[in-house]
Amino acid sequence: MTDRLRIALQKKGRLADDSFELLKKCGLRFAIRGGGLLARVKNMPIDLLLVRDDDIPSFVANDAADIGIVGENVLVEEQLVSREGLDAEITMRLGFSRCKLSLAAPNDGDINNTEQLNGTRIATTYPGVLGNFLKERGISAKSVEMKGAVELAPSIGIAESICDLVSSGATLEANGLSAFETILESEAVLIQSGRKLSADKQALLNKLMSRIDGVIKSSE
Ligand code: PRT
Ligand code: ZN
Repeated sequence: MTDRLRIALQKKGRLADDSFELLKKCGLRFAIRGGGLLARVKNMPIDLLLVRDDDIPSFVANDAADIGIVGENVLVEEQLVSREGLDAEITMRLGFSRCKLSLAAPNDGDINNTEQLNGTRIATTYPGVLGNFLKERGISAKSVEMKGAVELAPSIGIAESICDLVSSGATLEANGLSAFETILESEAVLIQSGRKLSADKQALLNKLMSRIDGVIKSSE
């Protein structure tokens, strides 16, 4: 690892632009270009590692990055599905990309509460969080893992309900589904492993976090 602070960020997607904007508001000067994996911050000893959001917790845990910005939903999922445990924890809540991981079922169907999930199939891209929730609630249901388009699962007959992220609720509505339970509330978070940083990097991180705090407070 170099002596430049390395921050893992989503390259493209719902978190990316707000993450870049937050760092720019903190005074970091950088340009994101097409295919690059690393972007160099011009005015501070910081590099940005641009990756898929799902990889951010393990990159932070495995020392490929010092810190990362990721959805809490992804952090919790990766912690639950990682067999040997994941050394990545929340250092700071960032207040953007707020959403809920919710259970939802067809408006015109039989399921409208969690107990009714017993003996049914639930489609999700979050098998870890869903499995943990079902276990805690003592519900025996089959989780059907999908990579996307979860909201189509009931209409194509592969599951009776879904467990998916919801923000405005428009996607559920467009697919004739209603949410009946929230299993996780999420927002973007700054994450870090338990490893100790060098004194220089820690001083830089402290400065960055106090600027982030200022940006968040000024936008409230
Ligand atoms: O390519 P990469 O793996 O990096 O990205 P991705 O496709 O896995 O994730 P992306 O960019 O879609 O989302 C990144 C993060 O944004 C998520 O992990 C959440 O932390 C956060 N976020 C906030 C959301 C939403 N809101 C959201 N609404 N992520 C996804 N959605 C989807 C949801 O899955 C559903 O399909 O949007 C649809 C519902 O939106 P509404 O507004 O219709 O309710
Ligand atoms: Zn992803």
